[in-house]
Amino acid sequence: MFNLASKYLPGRVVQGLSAVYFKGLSFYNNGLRNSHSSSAEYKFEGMGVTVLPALSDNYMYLIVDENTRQAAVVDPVEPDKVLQAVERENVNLTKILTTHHHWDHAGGNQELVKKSKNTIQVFGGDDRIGALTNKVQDGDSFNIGDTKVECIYTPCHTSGHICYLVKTPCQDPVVFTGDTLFIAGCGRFFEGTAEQMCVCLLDKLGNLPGNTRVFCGHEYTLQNLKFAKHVEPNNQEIMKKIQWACDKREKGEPTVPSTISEEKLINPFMRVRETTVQHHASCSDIVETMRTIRKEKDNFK
Ligand code: GBP
Ligand code: ZN
Repeated sequence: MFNLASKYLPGRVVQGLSAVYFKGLSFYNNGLRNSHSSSAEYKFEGMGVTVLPALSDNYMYLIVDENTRQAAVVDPVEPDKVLQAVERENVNLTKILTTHHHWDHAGGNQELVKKSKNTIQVFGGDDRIGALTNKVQDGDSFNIGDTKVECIYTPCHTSGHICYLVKTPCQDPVVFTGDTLFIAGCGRFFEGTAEQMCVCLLDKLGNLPGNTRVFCGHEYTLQNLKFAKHVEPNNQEIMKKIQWACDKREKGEPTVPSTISEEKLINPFMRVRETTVQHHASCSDIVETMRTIRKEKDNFK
């Protein structure tokens, strides 16, 4: 039988890492077993996150405030899938949180606004976002029912990219990172510089509490880990995460979320201060290391 671990960890047998992150977790089979993932519902205290796979490797997320049943959706590129989840969970969808203007994130906004029975507010940091009603900047905040959302401006992948940090009183924070921070990777620098990505990953996202859960915009985890292993072949945390991610992907399950602490152990772009990563890049400067490994990943197969 085809085994993913044999592709990503040739010649190695590594024990799986099973981390218990959640209060409750359930999976829906989305009918078709394609190469993307099943939906998954994560219940935290006071707030729920439903992972909705879209297109070939995008993720949309339905955020539900449990007290009020108010809901928001992150990057709803497939509006019908979102509306089905809204029905199934019997929630009141009132907000769209857009991470950036690329069509595979913002391309469903207009249709979702049109098809919803509620008035929908559309948040985002870029005038190129369809149906935008609430332009936000760094530090802005708003609520989904009793759940607080803070905007973190993270320009580089695009010049108007926003990450959304969601906080409830008694549980770990959650951050939706779009195409800025992926599990074990980061977005391409389409409209920004290595300096900017250093600010995003090291100063902004890197300073969130370690237990902050990271929900990103694409299922790129295994490809990213392959590059991470190329950068740091002796990093055992990367090896363990590859085995864990292969197990998840073989079951058709998403690899989100990770945590900020975990990213600091495995993500080469969050590890540009480490001598191992700088040595790989033949650089002694953080920004230069970021620029060099991003360029290398742009052409990595
Ligand atoms: C893969 O599938 O192998 N590594 C990917 C390649 C985000 S989507 C696809 C790719 O380049 N993806 C983009 C990215 O930043 N990847 C990180 C990486 O390769 O390390 N997109 O859809 C992309 O942003 C897009 C849409 C880009 C509109 C430009 C426009 Br205009
Ligand atoms: Zn993008």
